[in-house]
Amino acid sequence: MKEKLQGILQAAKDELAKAADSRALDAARVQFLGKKGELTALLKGMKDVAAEERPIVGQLVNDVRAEIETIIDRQKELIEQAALAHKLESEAIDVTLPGEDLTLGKKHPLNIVLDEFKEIFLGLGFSIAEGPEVELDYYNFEALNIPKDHPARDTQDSFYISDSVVLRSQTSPVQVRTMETKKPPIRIIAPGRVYRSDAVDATHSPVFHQIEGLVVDKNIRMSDLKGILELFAKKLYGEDTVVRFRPHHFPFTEPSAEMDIQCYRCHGEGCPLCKGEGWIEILGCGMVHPTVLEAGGIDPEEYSGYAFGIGLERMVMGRFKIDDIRLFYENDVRFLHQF
Ligand code: 2NL
Repeated sequence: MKEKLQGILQAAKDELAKAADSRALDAARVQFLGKKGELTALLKGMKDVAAEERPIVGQLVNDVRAEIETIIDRQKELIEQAALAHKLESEAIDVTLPGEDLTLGKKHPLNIVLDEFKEIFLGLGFSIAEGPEVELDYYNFEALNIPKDHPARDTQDSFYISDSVVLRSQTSPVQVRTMETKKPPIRIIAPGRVYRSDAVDATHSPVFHQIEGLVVDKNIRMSDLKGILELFAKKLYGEDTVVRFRPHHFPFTEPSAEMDIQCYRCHGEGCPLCKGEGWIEILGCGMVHPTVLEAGGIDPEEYSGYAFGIGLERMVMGRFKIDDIRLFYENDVRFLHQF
């Protein structure tokens, strides 16, 4: 009996030492300690043991059982430790490896200046208006007092979709639509994409951006226009900026003017930036033509207004010394990273 017990203990030690995972361990537990296991089978032979020896043998069986259980627990711990070590090793991260090179985007130069522009006019109480790029001929031309035979309506200048539909050649139609739907006082800027049928070169693109402004209220005068635009020029180009207004002609304003700023590179001396002029043309402007107010459903006897229009690309090219308009649309990162 004693020898059999020693035999079972030794067999259990050998078997358990081989158990490499928890499944093999469970199998060994069943084999030695289970209801149909070897130790239980041995206990069934107790009836053959002399009565006085039974307590001693029973004690021995319990000792062997306890020892096997201890070995199982220890082996279980070893298996768990090995599994953890394996998991830690396979999930190890080398924190000394160089990080991934993240490429950060940058704001497009057109948006840098457009955002500054919006900030200035929002601060002056203007709101931002938007409208369709595919526009009725009526809003793009007719309502703006551009008659049927005006050169701006020539197919060479604008893209016609049909007789009555055109790709907008300015953002003024947004302002006409605003006059139709809102009562004065009106103070808006209308930035957006516009289209002209021009051949592409360093200073021309068939798609570019314009920002227009419109103010309509009672008693709006030319001096209001000059004040706001001079203030805008100083905020965008610096407080020491000098401006001048020259008479001009637009069909939709009367009187009309162009605003120049004194060249910020040579301060009026004449240089390549201002082409020797000493002045740089910035925008067109004027008092809204009574006919245009009427087209917008506003009584020119009661209200007056001013409007202005700026080409965004030209403004940004002067500001950042960009000499080719095509650079704006190619999105070459070597260009974009310079601003
Ligand atoms: C320029 C000149 C200008 C306007 C745009 C305008 C709009 C309405 C009524 C009257 Cl709804 N005028 N817009 C006025 C004067 C000039 O743009 O040289 N743009 C690049």
